[in-house]
Amino acid sequence: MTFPEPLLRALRNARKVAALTGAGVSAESGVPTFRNAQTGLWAQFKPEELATPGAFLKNPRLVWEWYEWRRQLVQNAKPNPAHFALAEMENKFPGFTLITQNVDGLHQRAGSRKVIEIHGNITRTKCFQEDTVVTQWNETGEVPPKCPRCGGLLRPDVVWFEEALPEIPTEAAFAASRDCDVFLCIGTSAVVYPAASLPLEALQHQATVIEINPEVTPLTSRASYVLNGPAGEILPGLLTEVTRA
Ligand code: BV8
Repeated sequence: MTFPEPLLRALRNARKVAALTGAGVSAESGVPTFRNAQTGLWAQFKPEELATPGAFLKNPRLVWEWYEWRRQLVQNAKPNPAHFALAEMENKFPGFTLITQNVDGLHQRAGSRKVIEIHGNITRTKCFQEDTVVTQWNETGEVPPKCPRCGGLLRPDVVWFEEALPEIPTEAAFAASRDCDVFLCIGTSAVVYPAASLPLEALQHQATVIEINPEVTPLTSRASYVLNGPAGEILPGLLTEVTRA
């Protein structure tokens, strides 16, 4: 893919670059996206029906097992060229901030050192009652397992729909979006808030917003540039062009 010269110039001259990733960045690692997350056993559910506190309280076993299935899938997945290119950008682009909606931890496994996880991380578990992370518990065969401290139900340490995002990461994400010169919006359907307002904040603060996605999203018509294709192909090429001497 060739990149518009003004886009390359904007990245070369940027003081600060921010990137927001969604499930599309992990798609080429074989991790299903939200829009087609449900395969096989889970086909009859919509993620929005499983990823809520109400769904968990109504059927804790079902929701816990869905996350167990996703955890296994993620543990067997490998970072793809999109993750590696973003890890490289952390070294090459000045003031680079990576914000992710993904809970799969693949950015960290690809070498990104500073990752703002605004929706939590599926590999961490917390107590539903105390809202604190739990690293070990007695496997009694109960599903979900119980908190060793208070006996409450354990749950994945992710942000469900209708739950507030973690304050500190969210504040950092908004600050980076407001302060950057270039904002890369990669592999997200840009429909879930408040994450979807991050590229809009960047636009409002005169940043150049570049969307990378094979499909059209509600952001497409507002973006400064749209690179239509898979992140695993576009990001490595973009990094090469920007850093070419
Ligand atoms: C909140 C973690 C308030 C869990 C996720 C009514 C009632 C209540 C709330 C609301 C409401 N209406 C709106 C809301 C707000 C709601 C919301 O936005 N709902 C949507 C559905 C309208 N938001 C919330 O509830 C948030 N909390 O508002 O709290 C509050 C405040 C104070 C006190 C109490 C409460 C919480 C939202 C977070 C939910 N958690 N994930 C888990 O993973 O299980 S959301 C989940 O879906 C993702 O994290 C992501 O954020 C979101 C969208 O997913 P994407 O990452 O974009 O993936 P998707 O599949 O959608 O798209 C993939 C894209 O990739 C596509 O565009 C595709 O074309 C592209 N692609 C595919 N292949 C590739 C590719 N791109 C590049 N390369 C490829 N190869």
